[in-house]
Amino acid sequence: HSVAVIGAPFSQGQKRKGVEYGPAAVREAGLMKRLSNLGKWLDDFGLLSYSPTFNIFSFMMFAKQRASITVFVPCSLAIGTISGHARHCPDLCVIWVDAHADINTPLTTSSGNLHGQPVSFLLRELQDKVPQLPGFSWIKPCISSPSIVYIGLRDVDPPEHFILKNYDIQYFSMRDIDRLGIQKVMEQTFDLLIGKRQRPIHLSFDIDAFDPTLAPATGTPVAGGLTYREGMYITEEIHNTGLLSALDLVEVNPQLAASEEEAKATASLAVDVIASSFGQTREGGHIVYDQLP
Ligand code: DIR
Ligand code: MN
Ligand code: MN
Repeated sequence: HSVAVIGAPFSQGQKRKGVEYGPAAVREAGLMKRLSNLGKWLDDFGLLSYSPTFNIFSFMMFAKQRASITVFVPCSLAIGTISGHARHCPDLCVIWVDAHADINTPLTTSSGNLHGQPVSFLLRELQDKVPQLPGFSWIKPCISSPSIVYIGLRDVDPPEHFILKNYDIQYFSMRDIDRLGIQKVMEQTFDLLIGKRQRPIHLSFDIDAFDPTLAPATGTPVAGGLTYREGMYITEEIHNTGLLSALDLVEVNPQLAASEEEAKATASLAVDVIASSFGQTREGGHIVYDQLP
């Protein structure tokens, strides 16, 4: 099947410059080649020249008519990607892989950064807590709290923790991964989201879910993150459900790397996450062979 690829160079939503160079860096790290090696038809939208959240929303609606999607952006844009995706697939569920819960409301945020808030705009249950902001009136909350599961949390603000507990939102923190192991975590994630019925999955993958030793080039690194193997296991399992419908890969910021090597390592990790989500496996495969030469 085909995969539409959209790069959204955009840095609003947070104060650290450079995340707008992330999409280009991920492409330079060989994304398109890796996806086509997997036998995917690519629908390449290139890098959007102007990509505020509303534009992403429109783009998602358009691209979703044709394919699975991958978008790489700062995470505030999830407001646009998930809203656009939900227009086509109202029944979707969300797997949010991140060190952060990104669920502050405009009234609880202490940083003022929109990238710490996107989930609050999307959850139906939270709408009486989210004030109407100018320019945001097009956003219609489109997911219910039982339809999202977090993986990898380890830097959650007190009001965010209150929200997670109060609205009974399911999450697997790094502590839970230590306790259960990544295999059980994925099993339970799927039980929660697709155990009763099959639904399209929207995967939002913040590169800062990984340990900063693996993904140093990002805006808000937090110690104690996912290993490479845990990251690959998460994405392999999501691919294996056959239900992945859209993927956001967010927060790669080459300008925050201490060296060229760090920037490259982070971008190529992002390529691995995307390729693995769309079917690359560690055990290998043989789509081009039906017999030996
Ligand atoms: C923090 C950090 N909770 C905030 N959030 C980040 O700004 O609300 N999200 N870095 O990715
Ligand atoms: Mn995030
Ligand atoms: Mn994050």
